[in-house]
Formats: sequence, structure tokens, C-alpha cells
Amino acid sequence: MHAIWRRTLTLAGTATLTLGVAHAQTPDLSAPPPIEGEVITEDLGSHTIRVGLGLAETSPLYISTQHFGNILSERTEGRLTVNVFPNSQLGDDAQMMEMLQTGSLDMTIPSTSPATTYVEELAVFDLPFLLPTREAAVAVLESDAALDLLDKFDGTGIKAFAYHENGYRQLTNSVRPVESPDDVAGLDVSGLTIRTMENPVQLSIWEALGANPTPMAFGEVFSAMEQGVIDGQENPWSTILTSNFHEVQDYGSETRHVYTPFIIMMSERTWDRLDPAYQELVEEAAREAAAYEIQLATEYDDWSRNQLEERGMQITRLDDDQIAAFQDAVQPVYEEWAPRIGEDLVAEIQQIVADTMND
Ligand code: TK8
Repeated sequence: MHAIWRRTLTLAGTATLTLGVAHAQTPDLSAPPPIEGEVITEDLGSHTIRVGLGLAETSPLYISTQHFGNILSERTEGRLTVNVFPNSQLGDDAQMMEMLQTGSLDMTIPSTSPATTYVEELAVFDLPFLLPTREAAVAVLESDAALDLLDKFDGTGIKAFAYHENGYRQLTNSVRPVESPDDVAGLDVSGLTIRTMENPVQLSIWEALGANPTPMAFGEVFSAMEQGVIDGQENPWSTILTSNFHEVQDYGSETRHVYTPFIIMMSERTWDRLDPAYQELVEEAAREAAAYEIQLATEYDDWSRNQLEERGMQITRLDDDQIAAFQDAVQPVYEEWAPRIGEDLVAEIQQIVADTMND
């Protein structure tokens, strides 16, 4: 194999050069499902729908959003088109949701965690170790309990359609290998400064683990790590890879401490401008894109971890006992937050999870 200069995946549109062997940009991904269903041949108006995303062009989220656009355009003979703006270039999750409210952006697909500003109960997804398997996670995302939370955006100026997968979050840092909560807290040395999403439950998790949690918008994380303002962050392997975090993070730990979803959503102002036939199509395409995204995210997950290792990140796998130590340490998060999120909702989700485990 020849060592060559190559362009790595880009962050926020800036190309960086690294010396290394050529790596595939994406895993062998499933092709998008065929676009089926009736084509609307009647001219019901033409619209360009602008979608802002936090993640890069190589992310499962971006690829599925392209598919969403292809569905809309093929099934309206090109009258509905979608323009996707990746890399937080239009703003971070919180800003883009505000832009939906004012109508200055048509669509975005934020994590549930910052969306708790609008629907508090979405914080159920921030509870650590709630969704232990992907099968359980998908069953929850498709459940009435979860779908009812999307209806609660009514009256906010935002219309929420479906859940995508963000995925199992893993810890990375630039200081030391982490095998236990003690490694996070540091004991004799200082605790790791960890960027968290802008969400109080996420903050509680990292406080419970003895870190110095620092809430921050996603788009600022790479440079904050590069400049040493923070030691680490947590995100799914695919995001860590497609955002080039391995360039500034030497250590990863497979903690799987939280599974967070994304929500595909539209400005109500845009929605109101669409003919009812187009509205129906948008909802259908959003659901199809969601199913495809979950499939892509699943395909990306272990592949990304392996790619990160190949690119030099030292990744610590944790056995069941080691995971249990993290679970014990974050128990106070449940005590503090389950009553505030709603004990009934938490119990309902836990029951759906239990049902999938007993099958
Ligand atoms: C991207 C974010 C991101 C999330 C985070 O817009 O903030 O860490 O996991 O992927 O939604």
C-alpha cells in the first residue's frame, strides 16, 4: 500500500491534508429504496425547500436527506426541490429551530436534546442507558408514546414528522484512555472537561461522572478541542469520524451511554404554503427518509469505529462490568430527572424496551 497525500473528510467546508493511506469515505451502504408511489402531475405550485443540517456531507443524515429530496422531486415532476446545507453552515440545532419558527429556514433535523426547549418530555431520550439495544431503540421510536411527543410541537411554529437515528453516543478525549468513571473524574488529577449538548440532563450525566461539563453548540466542538478549550466530547462513532474529531482526539471509549434520535421537522409557515397533496407527500417522504437513515446509521456504526482505529484513535472496549460501573454512577440522573420528565412516560418507554428483550 502506498502512503499518499489525501484530502480527508472536510469539516465545515474546510479541507485539511493528512499523510496516510487512502480510506474509503463511507462504508458499503445500502442503496436508497426505490422511489414508489403516485406522481403528482398537476401543477400545485413550485417550491424550493431549504434544509439545514449540523453534520457533514458524508453523514448518514446528509445521505438520507438527499434521498428525501429525490422522493419529493421525482413525485412532483420537479416542482418540489430540496437544497441541503450541511456542516452547521446555517446555524446550530437551536438556531435552526428558531429559524423554522420565524420562517427563515424551511426544514432542519436536530437532535432531540436541544429540542427539549420546545417539548420538555423529549428529555426522556437523554436518560442514560435507557435504550440498550438498537432493536429496543427502534421499537421506541415507532411507538405511540414517542410519536405523541412529536404532536406536542403544535403551536410552536414547527411541524415535526418522524425520528431518525443519531445513535449510541461514545466518549472521546485528548488526555487519557477512559475505562471507568474514575478515569473521567481523574481522582488525583483533574476531571475531564467534556462538551455536552445544550440540555440539562446531559449536564447532569457528566456531573455525575465527575467531569467538568461544558454545554456548547455542535458546530463549535472541533475548534474547541483543537484549541484545548475542552478535553473531549461524546457522539456516535459515525459523527466522530465524519466530523474529523480523530484529528484532535486520541482516545475513544465505547460507553454507549445514551442513544439520541434526530427529528425531521419543518417550519409551519412553509407547511402552510404547501398544497395539501404536497403536505401529504412531505410527510410520507419524511417517514421513508427516516427508515433509510436508521438503516444507514446502523451500517455506519461499527464501520466508523474501525475506521477511527485505523486512523490512529485508541479505542477502549468496555466489558459488562465496566459498563455497569458507568450505569451505577449515573443512577442519580434518573432520581433527579424521571419525576420531572414524567414517571409514567419513563415507565412506558422502559416497558417497550423490556418487551423487545423478552421476545
Ligand atoms: C448536529 C447535532 C449533533 C449532536 C450533538 O446538528 O450536538 O452532539 O449529536 O449531531 O445534532
